[in-house]
Amino acid sequence: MLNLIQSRLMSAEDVAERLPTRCTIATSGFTTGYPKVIPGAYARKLHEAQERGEECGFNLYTGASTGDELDGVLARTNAMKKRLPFQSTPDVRDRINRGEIEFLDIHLSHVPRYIEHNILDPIDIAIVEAVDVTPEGRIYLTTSSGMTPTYIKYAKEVYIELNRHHPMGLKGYHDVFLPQLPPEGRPIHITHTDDRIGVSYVACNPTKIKGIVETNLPDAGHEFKSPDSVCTRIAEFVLDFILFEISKGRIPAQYLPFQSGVGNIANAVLACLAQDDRFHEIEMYTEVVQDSIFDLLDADKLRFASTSALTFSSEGTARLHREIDELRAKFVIRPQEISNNPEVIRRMGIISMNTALEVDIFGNVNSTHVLGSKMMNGIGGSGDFARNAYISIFMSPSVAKRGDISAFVPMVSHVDHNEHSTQIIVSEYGLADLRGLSPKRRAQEIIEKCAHPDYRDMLRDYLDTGLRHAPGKHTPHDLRHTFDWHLRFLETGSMKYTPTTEA
Ligand code: 0RQ
Repeated sequence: MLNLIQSRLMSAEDVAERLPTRCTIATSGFTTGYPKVIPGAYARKLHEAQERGEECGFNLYTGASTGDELDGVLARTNAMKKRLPFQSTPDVRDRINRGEIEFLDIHLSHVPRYIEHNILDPIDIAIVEAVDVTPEGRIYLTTSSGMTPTYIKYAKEVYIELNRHHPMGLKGYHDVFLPQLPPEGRPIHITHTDDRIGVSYVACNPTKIKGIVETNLPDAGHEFKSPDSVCTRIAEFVLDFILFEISKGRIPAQYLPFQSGVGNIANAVLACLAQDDRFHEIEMYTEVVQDSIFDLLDADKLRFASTSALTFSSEGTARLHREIDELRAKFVIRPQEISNNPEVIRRMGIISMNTALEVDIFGNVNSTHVLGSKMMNGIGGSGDFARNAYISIFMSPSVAKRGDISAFVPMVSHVDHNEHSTQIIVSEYGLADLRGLSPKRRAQEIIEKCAHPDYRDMLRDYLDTGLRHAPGKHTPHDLRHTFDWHLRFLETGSMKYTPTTEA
C-alpha cells in the first residue's frame, strides 16, 4: 500500500491546476520556512488565465515576511487583493503603496483570533513547507512556525512542500500548542524559555492533505552587514544600560530573557554582547533569531532561545544543518500565538529591543510608515513585545537618507507605539530613559541624548515655541508647525531649514 506521501505526490503545476483563480491562500513562513515552488506555478497559471481575459484575485495570509519565491511572484500577477499581517518584499510594498493591495497591518498575536472568529475571509487553501508528514497527518515544519498550525487547522485543503534541503533533524525543534479561546482559555504554562507544552508536529486530518510536492530549495538567505559604527554605538549604549539596571537591582544578575527584532541593529546588539566580557550567558524569548545567535553560542553565552523562526543567512543555515543534533538542545520554535503571547511575555519579564523608523520628542514611535503614508513592512511583533515587556527599548540611527531625514521629530507622522508604552530610546548619540518623566522632560531627554546635533537646535526651538504658545503646557505641541519637518522633506528633499538668502 502506498504511504501518504507517495499517494499524494504531484508536481507544483498539478497543485496550481487545482487551485481556484479566486480564493484565500494561507501559507507557512515567518521570514523563513515559506513554500517556494507552488506559488510560482500558481502565478504562471494566473498569468495565463489573465491573458484569456479571466478576472483573478486572491488573498494571501502568512506568519510574517517571506521571500520573492512567494510574495514577489504572486504580487507580480497583480491579482493579490489582500495581504496580511507583515511583508517586506519590494513588489508587495510597492503595490500596497500604490493602493492596489489592501494590507492589514496587525499585531502578530492578534491574527489567530481574527481567523478563528471569521473576521477575515475564511481560508480556502493552506500551503506549508515541511520536512516530513506521516500517514496520520503529522506535519513536521521546517525553520519557522508562525501562523502555520492555525492556518492548517482552519484551511479547507492543505498542500505540502516537502523540502529536502532541510535535514530530518529539524524534527523535535518545534513545540506546537494552540491556546483555547475565552472563556475556555487556561494559563499558558510557560515560565521558562525552554518549557515545552505541546508536540513537535502539527496534527492535520490526512484527508485534508490534497497534494505533496517535493522540493530541495534554500530560503533566500538573510545576509547581514558586519555592524557599522552607528550600530555598534547603539549596541554599546544598550549594553551599558542593562548593566546599569543590574547595578540598581532592577534587572536580576542572571538577566531576563531578551527579545530582539529583525535587522542589522538588533543583530549588532547581540553580536556586541557576545564579545563583551562583562556579560555572561543569556536566554532569549523572541520571535526571530538571526546569525548573531552563533556569536553567542561560540562565546558560550547562549543558554537557550525560544523563537518562532530561525532567520539565518545561507552560512548560518549551513551551520544549523551541520550541527542540527547539538543545536536542538538550544532552540525551540513556537507558533506566534505563543512566541508573541502577551500573557507569557508579561510573566517572563522580557527585555525587548526593536527598531523604530522615527520617534517624536514626547516618546511616540513610528515603526511602519515612511512620512506618514507609505508602508514599510508592518508592526509585526514589535507591539506585542513593546507593550508587555519588562523593559522596552527602541533603537534608531539618528538620521536617515544621508542626514536629510531626522529620526527624531516634533511629532511622529504615524503612531505604532505610543508614549505610554515606550520607555528607553537609543540612537548612536545616546540613550534616553523616559521612565518616570513628564512629556516636557521626555522631550528634553530625547533632544539632548538621541537627536543628531544638526537637528538639536531645531527641536529645542519647537519645544520652546510650544512652551510659550501651546494652550496646554503638559504636552506643548505647536500645532501650526507639527508636521513642518515632513512637509519640508517632501518639498525640498531635506528636513533641515533652507536658509533664506536675505541677510
Ligand atoms: O531605506 O533601504 O531605502 O535606505 O528605511 O532602514 O535603517 O535599514 O533599518 O532594516 O533595521 O528596518 C523599522 C523598518 C527598520 C524595521 C524598520 C529608511 C532607511 C532605509 C530601512 P533604504 P534601516 P532596518 C520583529 C519586530 C517593525 C516590525 C518589527 C521594521 C529603510 O525594524 O520593519 O519591529 N520594524 N518587528 O533609509 C524615512 C525615516 C526613516 C527612513 C529609516 N525616519 N523616514 N525613511 N528610513 N528611517 C520582527 C517581526 O515582526 C517579524
